Amino acid sequence: MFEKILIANRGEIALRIHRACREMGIDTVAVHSTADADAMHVRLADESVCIGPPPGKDSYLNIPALLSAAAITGVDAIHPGVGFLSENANFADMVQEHGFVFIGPEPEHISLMGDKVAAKQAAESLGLPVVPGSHGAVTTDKEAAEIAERIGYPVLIKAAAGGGGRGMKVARTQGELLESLRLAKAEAKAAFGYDVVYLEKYLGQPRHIEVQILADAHGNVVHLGERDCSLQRRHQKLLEEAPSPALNADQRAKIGALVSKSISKLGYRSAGTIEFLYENGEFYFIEMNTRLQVEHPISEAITGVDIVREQIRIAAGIPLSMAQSDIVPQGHAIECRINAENPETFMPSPGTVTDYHAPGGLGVRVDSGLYAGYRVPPYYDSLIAKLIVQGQTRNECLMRLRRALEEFVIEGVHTTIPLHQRLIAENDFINGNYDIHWLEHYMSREDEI
Ligand code: MV4
Repeated sequence: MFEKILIANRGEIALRIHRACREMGIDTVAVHSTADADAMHVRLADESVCIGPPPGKDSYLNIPALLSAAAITGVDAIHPGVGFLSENANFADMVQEHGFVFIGPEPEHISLMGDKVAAKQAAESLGLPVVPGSHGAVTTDKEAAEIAERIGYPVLIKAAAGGGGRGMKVARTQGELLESLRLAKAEAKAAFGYDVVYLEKYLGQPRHIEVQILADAHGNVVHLGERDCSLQRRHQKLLEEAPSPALNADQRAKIGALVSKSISKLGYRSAGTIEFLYENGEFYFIEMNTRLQVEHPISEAITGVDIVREQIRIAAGIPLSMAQSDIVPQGHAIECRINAENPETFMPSPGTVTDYHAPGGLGVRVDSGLYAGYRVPPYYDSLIAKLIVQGQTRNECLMRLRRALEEFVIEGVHTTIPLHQRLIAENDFINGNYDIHWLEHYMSREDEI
């Protein structure tokens, strides 16, 4: 096993990874920008290295600085966390070239899933259901028109280099198609320097359901069930739950088994997430995330599996500590992402946290580096805390979540806590009756009141 790991990230996720390391007897090296010198992940780590000025590109995305920090502290491995360099195949490659273990998949799998056209083709050949559309890139107007005619309008034009919702255009009629195609290509070129696009049938009211997997270097694969991440705004998730209120046990077992089989065929190694759209009882693969995800704790809550611990063990070549039959999801879990934002406008709200009290009690977990006196810097993602609540039933989970949100005190910055309190009181949410567009409709309804 590794003796020392460098955590190439910040905030609550750096803390989360630190915690797994300490419980495994592994020393940690924190890295930080000059804006994060007082952060909790730096305070708790065994060693820390300042890697540059505040902007992400000069610090947490600065590959030479990270590799130098790893070399001078003599770590065995590097954990990239989420965001930043976690899905950068070049970084994974360079980490290995410099003699460190990258705690994640092989660079080839990161590259494959980073190209959305290649990822979809791979998914299809592995036997996963995909959205009807062009099989690969669309090059000519004529080809696009023929495909759209065959699959039927509305269609969605997606950028191969996109993902996470960037570079998509809906065409509702043939009249709109060619103009949307030109726009999509121009936007893709400007945003990614790569104008390859593909076409899909547009699904109007899907849910976003993703399956968590763990795969070791010995051919063992398990899935930890699904998460429902439909409650989002502008591709930013607000709240996630596991299991999905939309699935029954049969559908759950079927999609889990199908995903495990596909991941096994792919020869993938590490933690990963397969994302689907789900509409009218059917799953459609959209993307695979080749990294740890922000919402991983809800899968941990219902399965009891420490995903980061397994990810580290896998990278060290150790077999999974459990078989699929050992994983028996229990009860229900919900995560609220608490952002330092105005809960109405979603404008970032950096500043000093003047008072802090985290909720506790049975079934309550808080992943956060906050403390009274901490200054939330303005340079990074506004996620400051995750509240993860578990109950034996969805209803118990909701009652507990309401109680925990009431207890949570974060003063000095605006947070999304009041928004979560309103959302979980809505009948549609209580009934599990929401899709990926629900929140945007809800917020615009509010504007009219
Ligand atoms: C779609 C779709 C509807 N139809 N594909 C957005 C992010 C990217 N990962 C895929 N996305 C979508 N693909 C078809 N054929 C709607 C979305 C989408 C979405 C998906 C998941 C979570 C939130 C979303 C918000 C808007 C649109």
